[in-house]
Amino acid sequence: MNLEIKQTILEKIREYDRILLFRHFRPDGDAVGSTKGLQAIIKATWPEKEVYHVNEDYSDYLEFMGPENDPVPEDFFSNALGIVIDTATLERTSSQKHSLCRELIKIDHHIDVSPYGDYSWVEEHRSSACELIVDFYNTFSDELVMTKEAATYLYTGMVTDSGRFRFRSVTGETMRLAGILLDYGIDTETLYAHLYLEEFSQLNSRPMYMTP
Ligand SMILES: [Mn+2]
Repeated sequence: MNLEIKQTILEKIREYDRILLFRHFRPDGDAVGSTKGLQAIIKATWPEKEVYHVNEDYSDYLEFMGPENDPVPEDFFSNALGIVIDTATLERTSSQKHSLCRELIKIDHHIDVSPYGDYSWVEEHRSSACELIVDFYNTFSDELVMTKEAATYLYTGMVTDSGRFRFRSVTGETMRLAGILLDYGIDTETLYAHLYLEEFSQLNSRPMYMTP
């Protein structure tokens, strides 16, 4: 599905030595997982490329997904390819510096009310943006390199955006793609411990009248 745009995106990633990844503000597991996951795949496939995130906010509860990059120098942008993932409109990006990139790609699974970018790949039926990134990897698995680190980021996004695979958006394809990630030996017990710990702390911070 959508092979042509996926091929274009692969060509663009091959072409650029500098790639900057963007996500929406107030990030969730899918926003962090999809950008960090794609970053890890690109770095494993082309170690010489410079790949960074450009974000101006973060979510404390996702601390277990690792730190943000240091700020990227201003002169870095004009020769860079920007990729915005899991973000329906450009206004929602965590940093507006995407406008400084030479070219911009949109990869998303939200309703495409506000198309943007020089190239756009949107599949609204997908349960998560991470599912799209795993599909991208799977389409070009003869060239792209998956790692346990990348698989863990991507699996975290798939799990969180699908309500632990409970939502109707979960398809057979979702589970087949998640299966590819599990083959990389993800520590799912630790992952779920982090996620349930987060739910527990949210529960505890509710107003008194909501507790039994
Ligand atoms: Mn999402």
